[in-house]
Amino acid sequence: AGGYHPLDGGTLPDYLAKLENCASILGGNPSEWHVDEVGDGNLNLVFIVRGASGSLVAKQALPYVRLVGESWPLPLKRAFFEHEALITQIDCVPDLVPAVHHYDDVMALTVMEHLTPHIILRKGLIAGNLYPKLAEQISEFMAQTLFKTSDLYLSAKEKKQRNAVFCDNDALCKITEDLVFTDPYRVAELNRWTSPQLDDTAARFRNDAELKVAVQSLKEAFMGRAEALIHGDLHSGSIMVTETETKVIDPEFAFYGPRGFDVGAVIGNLFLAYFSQPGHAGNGQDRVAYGEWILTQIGEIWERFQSRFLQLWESQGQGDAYVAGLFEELDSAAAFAAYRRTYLQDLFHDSLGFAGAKMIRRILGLAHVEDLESIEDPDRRAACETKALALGRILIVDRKTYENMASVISYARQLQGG
Ligand code: SR1
Ligand code: MG
Repeated sequence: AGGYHPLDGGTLPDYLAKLENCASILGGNPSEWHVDEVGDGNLNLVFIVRGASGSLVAKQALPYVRLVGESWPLPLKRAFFEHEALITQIDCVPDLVPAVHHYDDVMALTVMEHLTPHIILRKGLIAGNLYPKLAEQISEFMAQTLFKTSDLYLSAKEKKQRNAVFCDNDALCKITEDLVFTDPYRVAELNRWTSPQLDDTAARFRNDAELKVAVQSLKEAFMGRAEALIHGDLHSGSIMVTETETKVIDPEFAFYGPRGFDVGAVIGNLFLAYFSQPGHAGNGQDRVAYGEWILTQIGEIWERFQSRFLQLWESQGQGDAYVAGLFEELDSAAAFAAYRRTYLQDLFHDSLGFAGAKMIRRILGLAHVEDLESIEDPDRRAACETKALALGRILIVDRKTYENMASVISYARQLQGG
């Protein structure tokens, strides 16, 4: 008692009953609160608790990786970083993340708003649903959080202090360093792929010097470039949606890293959804048209993100990175505007590279995605995966040759058609 212990359906109501705000949200008698454990992610326990007058979510870290088991220990401290990131995001974009009701450092537990009737975006994409507000809202989330936690907005001192808070999230960073940037390009115990048809591509990637060099440069950028507080795991399983709302969840991988890692996660996972479409065709659904809708979202997300980010920089660029007074003269103001465009172009290339790495890891690495895994026919699935791998490789190796998202999209369309 008093120390960490994993909660369950029996013990969670007693725990919550002692928290005035949570008890009042749930209402009624704690003995009648209904608890479901719904965690389908790779790491944690997630409970939905329903009471007489409301519901909430309790997320508790386990001392190991749930996907693998107790043989892979993982620090409980990740709950601290998740909570820190969540409250930072609440400051930046309160409408785009869940509200926090309670945090317990010892229990590695956060109690938060139950997002309902929201569903996980990945499931919505598999079902073929349209989300008219997704592009606008996810790009707003990224522009605000990636601008307002950086040297473009914060004082140098505050940015360094915030960076220091997240430095100890090294165990979660190491997961990404290994599973995203290393293992898919070597023989590794944890690698797995469902389709033996991919054996040749996997072997080719392991012998592809150009790809290995390019992905290692992305890894070094991930490890060394403390640009902003990134979510760190912004795939379509970390986004919940309705037709009108988008909410970002699960920032336990947060740390100060390169902005393009978040943008790339969103784009790469949408491309995975796109390439999985032929595998979901049938039941009267027009998956070609739906694939086109996904491509439109990718283009729109990048365009909206970059223009919102630039707008924030121009209107609120009060950080110590660039001193506004230096650019007051007309000529240097124009030079600064040109510089900002180059800066965004570099961010575009980073995002493409990270998108490619995120795609490949979900096919050749440990942790896979339902978009592809749920395709039952092995040949159909392998065909989808092979095309996704081909785009992933090009995004990593040739990222700097692309001038805009339209060209990337048209290459993806070509791969899908051929
Ligand atoms: C062992 S954890 C595997 C993956 O799950 C998380 O969502 C991250 O993407 C991590 O790489
Ligand atoms: Mg997660």
